[in-house]
Amino acid sequence: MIVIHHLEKSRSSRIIWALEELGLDYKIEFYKRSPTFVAPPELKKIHPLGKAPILTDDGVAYAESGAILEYLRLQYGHTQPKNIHQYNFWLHYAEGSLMPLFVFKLVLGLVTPKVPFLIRPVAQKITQGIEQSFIEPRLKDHIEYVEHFLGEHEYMADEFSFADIQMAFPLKVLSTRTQLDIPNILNYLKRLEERPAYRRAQRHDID
Ligand SMILES: N[C@@H](CCC(=O)N[C@@H](CS)C(=O)NCC(=O)O)C(=O)O
Repeated sequence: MIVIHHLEKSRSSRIIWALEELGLDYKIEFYKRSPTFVAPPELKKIHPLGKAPILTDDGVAYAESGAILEYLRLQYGHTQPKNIHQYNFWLHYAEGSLMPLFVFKLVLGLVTPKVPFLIRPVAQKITQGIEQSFIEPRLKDHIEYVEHFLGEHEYMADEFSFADIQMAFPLKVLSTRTQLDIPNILNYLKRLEERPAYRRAQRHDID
């Protein structure tokens, strides 16, 4: 029996989408975030890292979204991505390069409201400085790179693959930055969101 341990507003939506693409039977266990937005301790009982997603299959726990997608593809999908090199690249790039910048940005945003009122202006100056000098220039390079790639490719690995599921998550985060001019990324997301399996996954109220 496949169980996806789904934390609200999290990367585990990727796995539900993949399970729908594969047409597998599965059960969802829902977990709520704490008021500070972290995962509840119960997730650590399923896998010591306690991060979402976690998938269990016949009692064995699998963590890390890219690795879970690969587990599902190899165990149940039996498909070879059309362009395996691009597939590998984007599968790793999503969590290895793109997501850390968003997480860094998120964490910096939490600093100022948490420090004593009197030193907030100082904290704000420091965090904004890091954001502008370190995060934003790197993010810009990444956005331009992905936007350019999607101007020339319909999917990450020549045809739809789990690399698209992996990449859709950070690109969705990016798309909420409304001031950005990223038509290729937005069209790509729209294409993915029209997939029947994506829509079936959304029916589970996973956000
Ligand atoms: N690289 C990991 C990231 C796992 C991760 O950080 N998941 C987040 C949810 S999107 C989480 O569990 N956050 C709660 C916490 O850190 O307490 C993956 O792709 O699975």
